[in-house]
Amino acid sequence: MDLDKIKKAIIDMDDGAVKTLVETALKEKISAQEILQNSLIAGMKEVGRLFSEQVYFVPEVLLASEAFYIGFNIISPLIKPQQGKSKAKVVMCVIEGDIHDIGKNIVKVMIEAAGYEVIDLGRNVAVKRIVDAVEKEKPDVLAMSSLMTTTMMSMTEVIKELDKMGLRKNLKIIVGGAPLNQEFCDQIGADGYGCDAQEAVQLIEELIK
Ligand code: B12
Repeated sequence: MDLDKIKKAIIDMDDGAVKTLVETALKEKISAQEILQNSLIAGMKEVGRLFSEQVYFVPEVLLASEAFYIGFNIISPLIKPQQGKSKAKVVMCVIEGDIHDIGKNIVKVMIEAAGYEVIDLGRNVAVKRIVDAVEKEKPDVLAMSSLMTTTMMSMTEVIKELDKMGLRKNLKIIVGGAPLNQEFCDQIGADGYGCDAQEAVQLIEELIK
């Protein structure tokens, strides 16, 4: 099956077509990973482009996101967490003020598939809740996501607070999301920046070895 059809169904905000096409692709033995990369993520990237060019507005983006999740919820259980002992513990979240969670959820599935335990705090998570979770769970890695220039500065507050409380000794902090880059990562004193889910996994592998 041509995966562009699923991509197009997301852009067309067509939930029904996304469901049928994803199921057909799986029956044809196309892997869940390939469907995720080449149709679902590709579809959302195009939606982002249409939004920035003001062809789409918030309602269309919302409907396209719902269509994305129809497909994502079918394939994500198939990208199975590795069995056995977890390689390390990761606490994940989308920062306060930000409800964009598509990217975070993709990163989460890929991190779990690579054999890590993920504690997902969800989206729009207050600084204090993140710091409390680090104190309680003692993760090896804190992974923060932000999709907006207006919210990404909260990451600085989290890092300052963790420093202040002496909680960074055995903790690596990684950050990501469309408006971020390596420069921002260095500026706020995080340990690593990744531009997609594959890089997120590579970063964790490198940082905790
Ligand atoms: C979908 C979307 C929405 C959906 C979100 C649905 C959902 N459940 O997530 C809805 C319609 C709800 C929405 C709402 C809004 N949105 Co919006 N949205 C988008 C859009 C089009 C796509 C985002 C997306 O899902 N991309 C696809 C995924 C796969 O990519 P990703 O998120 O970047 O994630 C990848 C990487 O970044 C990376 N990654 C992500 N997180 C992490 C974390 C770590 C640790 C690592 C290593 C890597 C990593 O890996 C991911 C997988 O490859 C973007 C445009 C864009 N270009 O990003 C605008 C965008 C983010 N939205 C924007 C805005 C302004 C809004 C609203 C304020 C609009 C409004 N007027 O109401 C609200 C904000 C609500 C809020 N408080 O958060 C702006 C933000 C501008 C800014 N200030 O920076 C953008 C950039 C659009 C634009 N060009 O103006 N939005």
